[in-house]
Amino acid sequence: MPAFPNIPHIRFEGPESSNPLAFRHYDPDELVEGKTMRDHLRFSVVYWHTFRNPLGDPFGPGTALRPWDDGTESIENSQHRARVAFEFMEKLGVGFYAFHDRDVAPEGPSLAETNKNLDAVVVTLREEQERTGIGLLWGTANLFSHRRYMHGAGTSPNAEVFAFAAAQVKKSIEVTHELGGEGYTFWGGREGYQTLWNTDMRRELDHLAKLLHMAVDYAKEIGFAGQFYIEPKPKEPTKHQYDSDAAACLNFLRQYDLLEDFKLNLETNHATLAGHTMQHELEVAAAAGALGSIDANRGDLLLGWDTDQFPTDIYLTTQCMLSILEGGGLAPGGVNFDAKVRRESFEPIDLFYAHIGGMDAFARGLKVAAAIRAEGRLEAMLRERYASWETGLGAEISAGKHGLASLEAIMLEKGESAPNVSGRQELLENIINTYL
Ligand code: XLS
Ligand code: NI
Ligand code: NI
Repeated sequence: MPAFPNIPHIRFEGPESSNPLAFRHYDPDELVEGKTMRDHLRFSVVYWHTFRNPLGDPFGPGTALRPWDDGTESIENSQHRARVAFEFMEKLGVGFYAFHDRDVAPEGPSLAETNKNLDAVVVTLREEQERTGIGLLWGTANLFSHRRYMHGAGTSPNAEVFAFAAAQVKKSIEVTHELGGEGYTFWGGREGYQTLWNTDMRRELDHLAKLLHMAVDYAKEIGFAGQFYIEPKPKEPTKHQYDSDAAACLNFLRQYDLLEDFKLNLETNHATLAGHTMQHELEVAAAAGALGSIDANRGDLLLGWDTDQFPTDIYLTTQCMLSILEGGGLAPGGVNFDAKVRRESFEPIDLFYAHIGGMDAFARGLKVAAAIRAEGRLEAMLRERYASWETGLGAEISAGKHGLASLEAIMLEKGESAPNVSGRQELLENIINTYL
């Protein structure tokens, strides 16, 4: 019995359509810059929010109606839920999904039993992947929900908790590999601190790096060639997370000799929690050659936590897609909707509306970004702004032909630098608006 009997396959109907169960902008086969939208965007559904989040908040329990879910932790229910997830993704028309080990199968009383539970559901996931052609964008381990991880996983002061986390990561990588996963993500859920009075920061960072090195080594051992990601987030659940933003992650990866094997998985709401824009985080990652994948969502200007809302703001998706196109695209990463419907949007159909809106917003952002690039006005203005570096003195400095003394000699002779030109921010913002 299908879980969504009254919901058709979601199709592209064009901007004029008023059908809420159709795409108005996402046409998977449409070519943009010579590549299909499907391949540019590589949309992915997250298992945790879409199929496991009961939509509770600190003031009340979950409200979600999920009639297919019997609410038990049985293997049968987990396998049935997995089939429903694939029915949903197939109807939606996404190519990928992502999950934590504990999203798909229940934790048992021992590690061995937990692994057995996971294996049983992985069989179903594999069948469903084969049936639908939907692939695993990335896998990950939940190293933050169980009480054993209260002080962290890789950064726990308890060596046996570190060992348990290592075992969990090993199994998660194996399962990701078995399912042909294209990546593996580390989000440091509790890898941070609540107070520095009880924290040896240097030791915790060393340990976290050790865990990541073990993962890289083990992946090589078993032939898992997927991309490793680290996902920055500044706070929540801890007061300070070590992976606080793109720059902090890059510094950590560089310090511990992990930059070769990791890229960044950037999330919009995490960027804003860190006091940055998503555009900033994308540019920081791209400049270091570490732009990997994105967790697409948005926060709320008036709320100071990770609200994980679906992205609908075209200005935001345009910024994202411009940076992504400039950065050479996302593959093997993708646009992963790490987003949840509001507590008040409790019906199954809201899951469709939410994803359709996010996919359309990104499709529009992609088209706008491609149009901006095709016209080339922004690019020309950027080139113009740095023109002094292309010839004469600028080119000489770039080529390493100068030091402080030779530059002093030149400026002593000239007496003053050439006049500046306007930054033209308002004009640039007006130009962007002409495309929207
Ligand atoms: C939480 C994170 C999490 C990761 C996967 O804020 O975004 O969902 O994406 O562990
Ligand atoms: Ni995320
Ligand atoms: Ni988040």
